[in-house]
Formats: sequence, structure tokens, C-alpha cells
Amino acid sequence: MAHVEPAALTARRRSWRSPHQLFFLVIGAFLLSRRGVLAPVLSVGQESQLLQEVEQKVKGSKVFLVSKAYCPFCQKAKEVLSSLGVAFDLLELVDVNKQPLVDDPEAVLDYMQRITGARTVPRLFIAGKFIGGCDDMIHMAQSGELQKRLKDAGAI
Ligand SMILES: N[C@@H](CCC(=O)N[C@@H](CS)C(=O)NCC(=O)O)C(=O)O
Repeated sequence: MAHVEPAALTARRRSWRSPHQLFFLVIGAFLLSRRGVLAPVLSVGQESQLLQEVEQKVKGSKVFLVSKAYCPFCQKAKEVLSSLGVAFDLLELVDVNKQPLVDDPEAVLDYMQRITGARTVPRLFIAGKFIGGCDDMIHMAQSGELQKRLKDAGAI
């Protein structure tokens, strides 16, 4: 005679097996991540924390400049802002030797590409609005438009 397992017993077996499966899944993911196999996936959280901070600066700062320390256009942009007496938030992605100063400069540049249409530096934001790069800043300063935007933002 065929042995028929009561439905309640089968259900219990299924339910005690799933925590074990979950356990092995977590251990497996942990081991793979230590070997670097899942590193690109698991680092997304970290990377997005940086981008969240950048987004906060873009939206929350009166004046926010994304820069690379070795870049002559960025140095000019900083000079323009300083000559107008503006205190600004500065994000230096790399130092004068092109060494990274943040976890992932490329991710920030990708984000700049997404929100401003280009990944060159400098990128200037006033009151949450993208203004332009160095050439734009110089032209706007010559016409007085930059000073107006800064005044409207309460930055000067
Ligand atoms: N015409 C641009 C020039 C900016 C520029 O070329 N910046 C360089 C760094 S000095 C850059 O970002 N190059 C692209 C790259 O490094 O990926 C401006 O006025 O902002």
C-alpha cells in the first residue's frame, strides 16, 4: 500500500527547509563577495551614498562647484567665484596629481552627465540649478548675469 504523507507534515517540512536555504544563500553571497565576484553589485549601495551626498549638495547648496584640482578651467572658475566674494561648496574629485579624493570620481561624472548633459569639469550649480562650465561662468560674469543669479540665490 502506498504511503501517503499527511499534508500538514509536508507543509512543515517545506517551512523548515526555507530558513536553511536562506542561510546558505546568505553565506554563499558573502563568500562570493569576498572573492570579488559580487563586488560590483554590492558596491552599488556605497556608490549611491556618494551620489546621494552629491545630489544633496546640488539641491541644497546656494553655490556648488564640482572640480578637479589639477584642472586649469576649475582653477579659473574658483577664481571667478572668489573674486565675486562668494562662499561656495566645493567637491574636488581628484587632487593635483589626479589621485581620487572621493570613492568613485567616475560615478560622480556619470551623474553630472545625466543631470547636466556633460561630464567635463567644472560644473557650477546655483540654488539647485545647473549654470555651466568655466566658459559659461566667464561670459555670465562679463554680462552681469552670474552676479544676478548669485544675488537672487542670496550668495552675495
Ligand atoms: N569648455 C569647458 C572646458 C572644461 C574641460 O575641458 N575640463 C577638462 C578638465 S581640465 C575635462 O573635464 N575634461 C574631460 C575629462 O577630464 O573627462 C569649460 O569651460 O568648462
